[in-house]
Amino acid sequence: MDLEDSGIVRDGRLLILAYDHGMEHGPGDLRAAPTLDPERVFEIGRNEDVTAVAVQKGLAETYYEGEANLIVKVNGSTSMTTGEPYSAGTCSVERAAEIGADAVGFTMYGGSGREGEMFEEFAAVQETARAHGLPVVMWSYPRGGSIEDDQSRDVISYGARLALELGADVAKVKYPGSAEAAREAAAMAGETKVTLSGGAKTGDREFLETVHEVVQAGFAGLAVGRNIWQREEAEDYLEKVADMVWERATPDEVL
Ligand code: FBP
Repeated sequence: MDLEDSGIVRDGRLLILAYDHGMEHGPGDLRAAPTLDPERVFEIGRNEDVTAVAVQKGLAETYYEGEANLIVKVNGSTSMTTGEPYSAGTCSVERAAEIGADAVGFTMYGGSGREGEMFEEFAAVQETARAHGLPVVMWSYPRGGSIEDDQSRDVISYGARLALELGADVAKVKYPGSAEAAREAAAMAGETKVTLSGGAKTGDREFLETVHEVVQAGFAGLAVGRNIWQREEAEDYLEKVADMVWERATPDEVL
Protein backbone atom coordinates (compact mmCIF):
# COMPACT_ATOMS: atom_id res chain seq x y z
CA MET A 1 0.00 0.00 0.00
CA ASP A 2 1.29 3.45 -0.88
CA LEU A 3 0.55 5.43 2.25
CA GLU A 4 1.21 8.74 0.53
CA ASP A 5 -1.75 8.10 -1.81
CA SER A 6 -4.11 8.30 1.15
CA GLY A 7 -2.92 11.81 1.97
CA ILE A 8 -2.57 11.02 5.68
CA VAL A 9 1.19 10.74 5.11
CA ARG A 10 3.12 13.43 3.27
CA ASP A 11 6.82 13.15 2.50
CA GLY A 12 6.89 10.26 4.93
CA ARG A 13 5.50 12.31 7.81
CA LEU A 14 2.19 12.79 9.56
CA LEU A 15 0.46 15.44 11.60
CA ILE A 16 -2.85 14.02 12.77
CA LEU A 17 -5.32 16.04 14.82
CA ALA A 18 -7.13 13.63 17.15
CA TYR A 19 -10.57 14.47 18.48
CA ASP A 20 -12.15 11.34 19.93
CA HIS A 21 -11.81 12.53 23.52
CA GLY A 22 -15.50 13.21 24.14
CA MET A 23 -15.99 9.47 24.02
CA GLU A 24 -12.68 8.32 25.47
CA HIS A 25 -12.38 10.79 28.33
CA GLY A 26 -15.78 12.45 28.71
CA PRO A 27 -16.85 16.07 29.04
CA GLY A 28 -13.90 17.23 31.17
CA ASP A 29 -11.49 17.32 28.22
CA LEU A 30 -13.96 19.25 26.12
CA ARG A 31 -14.79 21.73 28.87
CA ALA A 32 -11.08 22.50 29.07
CA ALA A 33 -11.10 23.60 25.42
CA PRO A 34 -11.85 27.19 24.38
CA THR A 35 -14.96 25.95 22.58
CA LEU A 36 -17.08 22.82 22.72
CA ASP A 37 -17.95 23.12 19.06
CA PRO A 38 -16.64 20.20 16.95
CA GLU A 39 -16.74 22.51 13.93
CA ARG A 40 -13.90 24.42 15.54
CA VAL A 41 -11.69 21.33 15.53
CA PHE A 42 -12.47 20.60 11.89
CA GLU A 43 -11.63 24.24 11.21
CA ILE A 44 -8.21 23.78 12.86
CA GLY A 45 -7.79 20.55 10.88
CA ARG A 46 -8.29 22.41 7.61
CA ASN A 47 -4.79 23.83 8.02
CA GLU A 48 -2.57 22.45 5.27
CA ASP A 49 0.01 21.34 7.83
CA VAL A 50 -2.45 18.81 9.21
CA THR A 51 -2.48 15.55 7.25
CA ALA A 52 -5.67 14.15 8.83
CA VAL A 53 -8.35 14.65 11.46
CA ALA A 54 -9.25 11.54 13.51
CA VAL A 55 -12.77 11.24 14.90
CA GLN A 56 -15.50 8.77 15.69
CA LYS A 57 -18.20 8.05 13.10
CA GLY A 58 -20.85 10.37 14.55
CA LEU A 59 -18.65 13.46 14.39
CA ALA A 60 -17.61 12.59 10.83
CA GLU A 61 -21.22 12.08 9.71
CA THR A 62 -22.38 15.32 11.31
CA TYR A 63 -19.54 17.77 10.83
CA TYR A 64 -17.13 16.53 8.17
CA GLU A 65 -17.44 18.35 4.88
CA GLY A 66 -14.48 16.93 2.99
CA GLU A 67 -12.22 19.75 4.11
CA ALA A 68 -9.42 17.58 5.51
CA ASN A 69 -8.18 14.05 5.20
CA LEU A 70 -10.24 11.90 7.50
CA ILE A 71 -9.42 9.02 9.83
CA VAL A 72 -12.53 7.33 11.20
CA LYS A 73 -12.05 5.44 14.45
CA VAL A 74 -13.69 2.03 14.18
CA ASN A 75 -13.59 1.21 17.88
CA GLY A 76 -13.58 3.05 21.17
CA SER A 77 -14.36 2.98 24.86
CA THR A 78 -15.36 5.37 27.61
CA SER A 79 -13.66 6.20 30.88
CA MET A 80 -16.80 5.07 32.72
CA THR A 81 -16.07 1.35 32.41
CA THR A 82 -14.16 -0.86 34.78
CA GLY A 83 -12.37 -4.14 34.23
CA GLU A 84 -9.72 -5.10 31.74
CA PRO A 85 -9.28 -2.50 28.97
CA TYR A 86 -11.30 -3.22 25.87
CA SER A 87 -12.17 -1.04 22.90
CA ALA A 88 -15.42 -2.12 21.27
CA GLY A 89 -16.34 -1.81 17.59
CA THR A 90 -18.16 1.42 16.76
CA CYS A 91 -18.08 1.53 12.95
CA SER A 92 -17.52 -0.89 10.09
CA VAL A 93 -14.73 -0.25 7.62
CA GLU A 94 -17.36 -0.17 4.87
CA ARG A 95 -19.27 2.64 6.63
CA ALA A 96 -16.03 4.52 7.26
CA ALA A 97 -15.28 4.32 3.53
CA GLU A 98 -18.80 5.59 2.68
CA ILE A 99 -18.37 8.59 4.98
CA GLY A 100 -15.19 9.46 3.11
CA ALA A 101 -12.46 8.04 5.35
CA ASP A 102 -8.93 8.18 3.98
CA ALA A 103 -7.83 5.74 6.70
CA VAL A 104 -9.28 3.94 9.69
CA GLY A 105 -8.14 4.08 13.31
CA PHE A 106 -8.20 1.20 15.78
CA THR A 107 -7.32 1.26 19.48
CA MET A 108 -5.39 -1.80 20.61
CA TYR A 109 -4.79 -2.52 24.28
CA GLY A 110 -2.07 -5.15 24.03
CA GLY A 111 -1.50 -6.92 27.32
CA SER A 112 -5.11 -6.51 28.39
CA GLY A 113 -6.98 -9.58 29.58
CA ARG A 114 -9.11 -8.95 26.49
CA GLU A 115 -6.29 -8.60 23.96
CA GLY A 116 -7.35 -11.81 22.17
CA GLU A 117 -10.74 -10.33 21.26
CA MET A 118 -9.08 -7.15 20.04
CA PHE A 119 -6.51 -9.11 17.99
CA GLU A 120 -9.32 -10.92 16.18
CA GLU A 121 -11.28 -7.73 15.63
CA PHE A 122 -8.18 -5.95 14.40
CA ALA A 123 -7.47 -8.75 11.91
CA ALA A 124 -10.95 -8.34 10.40
CA VAL A 125 -10.62 -4.54 10.29
CA GLN A 126 -7.12 -4.64 8.81
CA GLU A 127 -8.07 -7.12 6.10
CA THR A 128 -11.23 -5.23 5.13
CA ALA A 129 -9.29 -1.97 5.12
CA ARG A 130 -6.72 -3.53 2.79
CA ALA A 131 -9.55 -4.58 0.46
CA HIS A 132 -10.75 -0.94 0.40
CA GLY A 133 -7.23 0.45 -0.02
CA LEU A 134 -7.45 2.22 3.33
CA PRO A 135 -4.43 2.50 5.64
CA VAL A 136 -4.83 1.51 9.27
CA VAL A 137 -3.64 3.63 12.19
CA MET A 138 -3.27 1.73 15.46
CA TRP A 139 -3.66 3.60 18.72
CA SER A 140 -1.27 1.11 20.34
CA TYR A 141 -1.66 1.53 24.08
CA PRO A 142 -0.67 -1.61 25.98
CA ARG A 143 -2.40 -1.56 29.37
CA GLY A 144 -4.28 -3.73 31.83
CA GLY A 145 -3.85 -5.45 35.15
CA SER A 146 -0.71 -7.32 34.11
CA ILE A 147 1.15 -4.15 33.08
CA GLU A 148 2.77 -2.25 35.92
CA ASP A 149 3.87 0.85 34.04
CA ASP A 150 2.12 1.44 30.74
CA GLN A 151 4.52 4.26 29.86
CA SER A 152 7.74 2.34 30.42
CA ARG A 153 10.23 2.02 27.61
CA ASP A 154 9.62 -1.69 27.14
CA VAL A 155 5.87 -1.34 27.06
CA ILE A 156 5.92 1.49 24.52
CA SER A 157 8.37 -0.40 22.32
CA TYR A 158 6.17 -3.48 22.63
CA GLY A 159 3.17 -1.45 21.47
CA ALA A 160 5.12 -0.12 18.47
CA ARG A 161 6.19 -3.65 17.56
CA LEU A 162 2.66 -4.96 17.91
CA ALA A 163 1.49 -2.45 15.32
CA LEU A 164 4.08 -3.75 12.85
CA GLU A 165 3.39 -7.42 13.49
CA LEU A 166 -0.40 -7.07 13.33
CA GLY A 167 -0.23 -5.11 10.07
CA ALA A 168 -0.91 -1.48 10.99
CA ASP A 169 0.54 1.17 8.69
CA VAL A 170 0.91 3.74 11.45
CA ALA A 171 1.37 3.29 15.20
CA LYS A 172 0.30 5.95 17.66
CA VAL A 173 2.20 5.49 20.90
CA LYS A 174 2.59 7.34 24.18
CA TYR A 175 5.77 9.27 24.94
CA PRO A 176 8.36 6.65 25.99
CA GLY A 177 10.31 8.93 28.32
CA SER A 178 13.58 9.67 26.55
CA ALA A 179 15.22 10.09 23.16
CA GLU A 180 16.87 6.71 23.45
CA ALA A 181 13.57 5.00 24.23
CA ALA A 182 11.94 6.83 21.31
CA ARG A 183 14.68 5.63 18.96
CA GLU A 184 14.08 2.10 20.10
CA ALA A 185 10.30 2.34 19.65
CA ALA A 186 10.78 3.68 16.11
CA ALA A 187 13.21 0.87 15.31
CA MET A 188 10.90 -1.80 16.77
CA ALA A 189 8.13 -0.66 14.44
CA GLY A 190 10.27 -1.25 11.32
CA GLU A 191 8.47 0.14 8.27
CA THR A 192 5.37 1.00 10.31
CA LYS A 193 5.39 4.71 10.94
CA VAL A 194 5.42 5.76 14.57
CA THR A 195 3.59 8.87 15.76
CA LEU A 196 3.54 10.46 19.19
CA SER A 197 0.29 10.58 21.10
CA GLY A 198 0.25 14.05 22.58
CA GLY A 199 -1.02 13.37 26.10
CA ALA A 200 -2.55 15.86 28.53
CA LYS A 201 -1.88 19.51 27.72
CA THR A 202 1.48 20.70 29.04
CA GLY A 203 3.40 23.97 28.91
CA ASP A 204 4.12 25.60 25.55
CA ARG A 205 7.84 24.89 25.64
CA GLU A 206 7.55 21.54 27.39
CA PHE A 207 5.43 19.98 24.65
CA LEU A 208 7.64 21.40 21.90
CA GLU A 209 10.70 19.88 23.60
CA THR A 210 8.95 16.51 23.59
CA VAL A 211 8.02 16.84 19.94
CA HIS A 212 11.58 17.77 19.06
CA GLU A 213 12.97 14.81 20.93
CA VAL A 214 10.80 12.18 19.27
CA VAL A 215 11.05 13.66 15.77
CA GLN A 216 14.85 13.67 16.09
CA ALA A 217 14.63 10.08 17.32
CA GLY A 218 12.85 8.89 14.18
CA PHE A 219 9.13 9.29 14.87
CA ALA A 220 7.25 10.15 11.68
CA GLY A 221 5.21 12.84 13.39
CA LEU A 222 2.35 13.30 15.78
CA ALA A 223 -1.23 12.31 16.37
CA VAL A 224 -2.15 14.98 18.85
CA GLY A 225 -5.31 16.33 20.41
CA ARG A 226 -5.40 18.22 23.69
CA ASN A 227 -2.02 19.91 23.22
CA ILE A 228 -3.51 21.69 20.21
CA TRP A 229 -7.25 22.28 20.62
CA GLN A 230 -7.15 22.98 24.36
CA ARG A 231 -5.01 26.06 23.65
CA GLU A 232 -6.55 29.48 23.15
CA GLU A 233 -4.21 30.18 20.24
CA ALA A 234 -4.55 26.73 18.69
CA GLU A 235 -3.60 27.76 15.15
CA ASP A 236 -0.49 29.67 16.25
CA TYR A 237 0.69 26.78 18.35
CA LEU A 238 -0.11 24.27 15.60
CA GLU A 239 2.12 26.26 13.29
CA LYS A 240 5.01 25.89 15.73
CA VAL A 241 4.44 22.17 16.06
CA ALA A 242 4.13 21.84 12.29
CA ASP A 243 7.46 23.62 11.74
CA MET A 244 9.04 21.02 13.95
CA VAL A 245 7.47 18.12 12.06
CA TRP A 246 7.93 19.46 8.54
CA GLU A 247 11.02 21.64 8.82
CA ARG A 248 12.77 19.86 11.69
CA ALA A 249 12.85 23.21 13.50
CA THR A 250 13.96 23.37 17.14
CA PRO A 251 11.87 24.72 20.03
CA ASP A 252 14.13 27.79 20.22
CA GLU A 253 13.61 28.49 16.53
CA VAL A 254 9.82 28.32 16.68
CA LEU A 255 9.31 30.13 19.98
P1 FBP B 1 -4.05 13.49 23.13
O1 FBP B 1 -2.99 14.05 22.19
O2 FBP B 1 -4.98 14.55 23.58
O3 FBP B 1 -3.42 12.71 24.25
O4 FBP B 1 -4.93 12.50 22.27
C1 FBP B 1 -4.46 11.25 21.88
C2 FBP B 1 -5.42 10.16 22.24
O5 FBP B 1 -4.98 8.93 21.74
C3 FBP B 1 -6.85 10.39 21.76
O6 FBP B 1 -6.98 10.07 20.42
C4 FBP B 1 -7.61 9.53 22.70
O7 FBP B 1 -8.89 9.99 22.93
C5 FBP B 1 -6.83 9.63 23.96
O8 FBP B 1 -5.52 10.05 23.63
C6 FBP B 1 -6.77 8.33 24.71
O9 FBP B 1 -6.11 8.58 25.90
P2 FBP B 1 -6.00 7.53 27.08
O10 FBP B 1 -4.57 7.13 27.10
O11 FBP B 1 -6.36 8.29 28.28
O12 FBP B 1 -6.91 6.39 26.78
